[in-house]
Amino acid sequence: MPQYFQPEIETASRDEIIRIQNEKIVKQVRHVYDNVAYYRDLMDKKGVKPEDIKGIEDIHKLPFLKKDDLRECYPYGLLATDLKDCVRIHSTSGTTGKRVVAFYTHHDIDLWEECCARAIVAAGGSNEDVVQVCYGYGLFTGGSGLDGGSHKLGCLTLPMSSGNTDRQIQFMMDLNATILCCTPSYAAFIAESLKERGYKPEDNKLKAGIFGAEPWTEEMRQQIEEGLGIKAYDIYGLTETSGPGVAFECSEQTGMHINEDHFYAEIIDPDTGEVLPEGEKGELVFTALDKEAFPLLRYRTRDICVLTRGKCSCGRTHVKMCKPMGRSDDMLIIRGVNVFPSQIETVLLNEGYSPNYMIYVDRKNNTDTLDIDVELSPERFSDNIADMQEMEKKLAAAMRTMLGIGPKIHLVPPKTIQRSEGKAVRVVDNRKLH
Ligand code: DLL
Repeated sequence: MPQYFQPEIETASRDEIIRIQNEKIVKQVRHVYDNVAYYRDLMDKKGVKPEDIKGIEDIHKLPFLKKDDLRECYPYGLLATDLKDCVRIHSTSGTTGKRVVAFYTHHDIDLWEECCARAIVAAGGSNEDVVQVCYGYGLFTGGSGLDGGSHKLGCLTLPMSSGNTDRQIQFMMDLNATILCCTPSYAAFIAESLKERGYKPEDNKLKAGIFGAEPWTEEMRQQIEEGLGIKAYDIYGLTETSGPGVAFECSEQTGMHINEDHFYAEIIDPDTGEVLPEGEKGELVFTALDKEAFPLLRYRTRDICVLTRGKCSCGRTHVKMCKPMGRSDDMLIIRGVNVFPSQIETVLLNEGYSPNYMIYVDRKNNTDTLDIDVELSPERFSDNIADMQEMEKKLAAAMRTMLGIGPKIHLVPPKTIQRSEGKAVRVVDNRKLH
């Protein structure tokens, strides 16, 4: 069984990694400067020229990119190649209905799939495995990313996509799936569903799971491992940097190795932008060192994290990131979908409701729940229960269109939501994920 997908690079010496990064960053900055007017302007404003970047130690001279920049540049403003060289897009939800759209060339897809193949091998996978991918396929990166990695490694890939748990279980059992890829909450739900149908953990052939796209705790890991009789591995990534596989866990399960030959990671103080030393907690920033179509430089992820560079028993030398410890913005991840409270507010206002609302997020039976209390104006308030239920249904449908997931709406009488005298607290997240 292979220990690594690409042993030379995954176990390269520190000097070798820095040599590769030095070479790639110089080329990448030139590529971006020459092809992306928006970033060229940011560099010019900061007084930095491509010649100033002689190696990776100069990266701090470059300006940051934020999610707002991506929105401003929607859809083509950060594209660094001809559109005819792109073969795919993926996308993530965003506020005001504008999504982040990421572009990929053949080379970018190849690189991304390589990263995912590394993750599958690190979870004990080889071409003898049957990999059941139940991350969503489509615009979301989870399905395509793990599918591509599994394919590259030569595994038998079951492209299930998410949902339809009966069918997931039938294929898992009949086709002897050995590796499960999905969100941790869906993994826990599958475990529970197996139990309800009378299966014991030893009845399935699964040996490992590769779970990510949302925060999950060590307690949840233990519960999934016991429920499915597997070892559960974490995987991290974001649409802006390609998707899953930017970092992945190895057998040591003490953090995720970042694929440093493709992504350079920094930790910064989210308030000042100052780069923090190794081991300190701050916001994770990524630079894509060799992506062609959508090569973001110094992209602020908003994920709060710590990087460590200790020796790892798996033999990999790449730096490790801890599980993300929270976010420096207000983004919620609910059932794997990124949700900003401002999106909810936009729908309410569009539908003629007041901006008095409360968002409650919880996790029940391992599934995230989203409930929204919405205050009615006296004019809209009605004693007729059927009318109220109809309004709730209509609002829930509008929310589903904007967010990609359906909340439970509770219309409440006028003046029942507490007014705030300072910063309004509109979100109560009871999941205790961090
Ligand atoms: O969630 C990509 C992905 C798919 C990762 C499948 C892993 C598995 P986005 O939808 O753009 O991309 O969301 C990215 O999700 O900034 C984190 O806040 C969060 N996130 C991703 N992986 C993890 C993880 C995909 N393992 C955002 N633990 C990121 C905690 C995660 N949070």
